[in-house]
Amino acid sequence: MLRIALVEPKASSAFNIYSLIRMPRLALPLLGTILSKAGYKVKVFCEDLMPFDWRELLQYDLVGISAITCTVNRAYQLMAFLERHRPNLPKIIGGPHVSELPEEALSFGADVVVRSEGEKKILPIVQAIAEGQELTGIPGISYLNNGQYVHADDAPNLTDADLDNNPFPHFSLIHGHERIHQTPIETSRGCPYRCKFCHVSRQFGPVLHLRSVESVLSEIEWQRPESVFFVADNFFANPDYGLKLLEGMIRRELRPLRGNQAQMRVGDAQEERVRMMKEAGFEWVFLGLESINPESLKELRKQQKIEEMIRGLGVFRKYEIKAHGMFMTGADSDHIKDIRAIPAFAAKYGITTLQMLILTPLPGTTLFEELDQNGRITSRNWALYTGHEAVFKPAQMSARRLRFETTLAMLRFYVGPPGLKLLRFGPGNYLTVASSFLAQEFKRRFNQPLKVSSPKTSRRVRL
Ligand code: B12
Repeated sequence: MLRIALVEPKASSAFNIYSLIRMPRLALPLLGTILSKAGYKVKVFCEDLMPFDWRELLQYDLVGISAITCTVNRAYQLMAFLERHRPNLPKIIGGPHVSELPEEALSFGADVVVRSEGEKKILPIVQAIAEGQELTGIPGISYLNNGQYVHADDAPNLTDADLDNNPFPHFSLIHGHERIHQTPIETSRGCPYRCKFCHVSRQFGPVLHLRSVESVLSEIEWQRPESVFFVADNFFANPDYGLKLLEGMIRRELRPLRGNQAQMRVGDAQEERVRMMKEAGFEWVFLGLESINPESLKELRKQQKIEEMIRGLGVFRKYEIKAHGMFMTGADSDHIKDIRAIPAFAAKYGITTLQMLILTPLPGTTLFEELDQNGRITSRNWALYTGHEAVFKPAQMSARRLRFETTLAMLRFYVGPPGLKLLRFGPGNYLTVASSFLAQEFKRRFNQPLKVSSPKTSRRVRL
């Protein structure tokens, strides 16, 4: 039986705040479990979770790689390394970036590119490779045949029933799995919204697909997680479903040891829902708030009103659920004053932790197409597509100013008078590490020390 290594590379750039988060995407644990149930010997490596020596991979018979845009350069470096040391080692790659640009991945040495979802494709591909057969007849993949690109027809997206048929991912396949901080458990795929910057509906389709509540509850019972990160782009995309899941968690007493986490739309924060989230052990919500400039929200096709944001944040405060507010800067309607206003808004309405990223045109999104058509994309170095860099020409300011204002505004929220930040977050806390990380990066980038925040924008965070 083939020995298969599956690798999620870390981001290619030196500075990426997400490298501090110890949670894999679900792709590889899920596909690894499917392969291991079919009898293959599988190991999963996530570089951000546990560094490892690439030479280890040379003892495997096949390597599968999962990448997003900001990790894909490193994925290509890894493929080049493998090619150099084991020229005939088959390499399969998947994920949202290569789904859009399969020819790029093939030109960098992939043998097969899996576009969109992987569950129904992985076994036929591995079997074909193991038996030296042609890859013809497998939908949704791309490969080279006699130097020609072959793009098989798209495969249909997984249905609700297909999601139920997926095995529960075996996280123990992951090298360093003990370090996983939140256990990702999937509830849905696909998204009915059309935000210009988001890639989800391209990867999983425009229709929401739900796993059954029963399947999710059984997985929580089976995984026995200390804390769950619910993998869904919007926990209440189907409100009845969200409520049934919460009811089930409460009824079966599936409260975690540490708090649960979910992404949701702030407008969906109605009292009864949030009360039940609290009862079911939710500690954090991740909110794609994006902007406090109504023009920018409209431009980005984010269907959300400022009043909804204020109201929803109030409900989270009332039930003491911590809100991680995620904003993006640099929409054409964003002026410098709009960026500067964000930390004060976040402090005023009780956002617990603030994330400010620069708008990033991910390949395949409407944002990418529009900027590209207007010649405004300034770099296709994917290592810069982290949200920490401006890779396009902003409308209202220079790219450098956009980076400067965004980094400074985010820091202002966290870094109070010198010395206080440790008191605020406690030594060793993720946020302490993250804010020092940001402060160092600020000094490095702009060659000037950080100005102390005003009392209006700094707030104490109890974690
Ligand atoms: C959890 C999550 C995170 C977590 C942890 C992720 C991590 N380890 O990188 C956190 C919060 C840290 C995070 C951070 C970021 N994220 Co994120 N994240 C997600 C989220 C919500 C779920 C991921 C997941 O598990 N999905 C479910 C699994 C089953 O899907 P999947 O991984 O795509 O895998 C399937 C297929 O793609 C395919 N496949 C994938 N890989 C492979 C490999 C092989 C060999 C095969 C055969 C198939 C295959 O098969 C899988 C099963 O069908 C997704 C949105 C989403 N719904 O997917 C965004 C998403 C992946 N993130 C995204 C981005 C951009 C980021 C950030 C840059 C922040 C930002 N600007 O928004 C950072 C960068 C992180 C990094 N690694 O450096 C984008 C990526 C798009 C892109 N082209 O790059 C997504 C799609 C969100 C979006 N709105 O567009 N993220």
